[in-house]
Amino acid sequence: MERRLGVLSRHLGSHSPPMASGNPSEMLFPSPTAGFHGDSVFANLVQAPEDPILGVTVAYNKDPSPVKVNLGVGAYRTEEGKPLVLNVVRQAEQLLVNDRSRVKEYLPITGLADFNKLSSKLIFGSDSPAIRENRVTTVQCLSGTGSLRVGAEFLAKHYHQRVIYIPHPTWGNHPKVFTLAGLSVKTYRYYDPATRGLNFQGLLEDLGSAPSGAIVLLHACAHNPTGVDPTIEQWEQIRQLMRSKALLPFFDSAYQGFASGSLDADAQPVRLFVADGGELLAAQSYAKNMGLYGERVGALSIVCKSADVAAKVESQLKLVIRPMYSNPPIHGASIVATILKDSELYREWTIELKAMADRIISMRHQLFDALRARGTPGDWTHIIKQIGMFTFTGLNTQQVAFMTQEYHIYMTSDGRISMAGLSSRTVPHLADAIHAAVTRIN
Ligand code: PGU
Repeated sequence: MERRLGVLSRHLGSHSPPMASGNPSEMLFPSPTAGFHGDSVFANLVQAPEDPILGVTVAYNKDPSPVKVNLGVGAYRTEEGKPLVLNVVRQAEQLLVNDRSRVKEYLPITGLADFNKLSSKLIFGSDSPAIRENRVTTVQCLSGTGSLRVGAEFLAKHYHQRVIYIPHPTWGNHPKVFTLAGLSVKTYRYYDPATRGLNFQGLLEDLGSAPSGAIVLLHACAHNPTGVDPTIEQWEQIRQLMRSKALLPFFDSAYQGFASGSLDADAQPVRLFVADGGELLAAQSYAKNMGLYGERVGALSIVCKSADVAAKVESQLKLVIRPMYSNPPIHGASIVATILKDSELYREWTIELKAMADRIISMRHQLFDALRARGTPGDWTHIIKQIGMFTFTGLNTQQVAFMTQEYHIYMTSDGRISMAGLSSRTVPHLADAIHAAVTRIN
């Protein structure tokens, strides 16, 4: 051993600082903590908390109770409480597997070309003038989160304003994504706890006093976590205000089809902004509306004033993407492209999507009726008024903790419940839990 270390130390000799003593092992391990005999070089790290949303599933998985219900993560479940792979997705996968001409080569940095074209048509409309005029650049990214991150990195590098306004409240990952990309995050008023509706006046005031050119994050539909969206007339006012102040819209579209059950209706706010000829960004996710959560399929589109600018923007997006993950994965995007380009598969998809949206709406009615039947104190009409995957119940942190402890119901601490995780079987249990929470805990 001594001899081998001696050989090694002579080998390293020319690159090493002069030895303090003649002992070769001292030279190899100059500090008592630097080598494998000492503590870990990461020993001083503190334990990070679990993610506020994904951590709910971690806690749920550890609970042995047979009555436990996970209403934390926004992921669709069937009436039987099982994750759902859409029939149309299974069909598309079968077609892909059977096609022997398909290979596993790298995709281009910007992803699958067909997927990009079809994704922009899905959100902007197949007759969108911006697409016809080649003013849109679309790049395949890692689901909604990846699309937001690529968009944010691009803006931090190339846009003159570094401030992004996000609604309060919003999806918990938004501030982290934007801050880490180098943008400075501010909030605008969005939700009024008193009415459990939109604080439209507050929104207009805050956007009205934002600096000219600021970026504004808008949930395209089915706002997370509140389930509260502006009406189309309110969207039009927001558009006028934003355009008059040259605020740059960045739409996050994670729930297209989940709000109303119609893909076109849910894209109306985005299309309103495209129709005026102005510029914007849009991040799309296929996690929820195609149930492709773990496949990580999404797209970032940037609508520009001219085809010339769009081409330059795309060239710069490639420089953002290449050092991050080089190019995106092929499988999920191929599933989406297969469905979107085949009129029959597309039609089947819209039917399955509507069925998911309808089941969620039915859960809203069942929960509302169950609370009314129990005479639970409070006005619970917001359960049926709010839209999309979530109900923002108004339950406070203590009430949520009580429901988890006593009833094994898992949800985010802000009182958000994923209606998609409920079923006719679990509604009575949830209603019992809510009733107990509001009557016993203030
Ligand atoms: N934007 C919004 C508004 C979202 O709600 C979500 C997912 C995303 C983007 C990102 O979705 P991708 O999976 O990256 O496409 N929010 C869900 C899922 C869990 C999570 O936090 O990622 C939620 O429960 O809020």
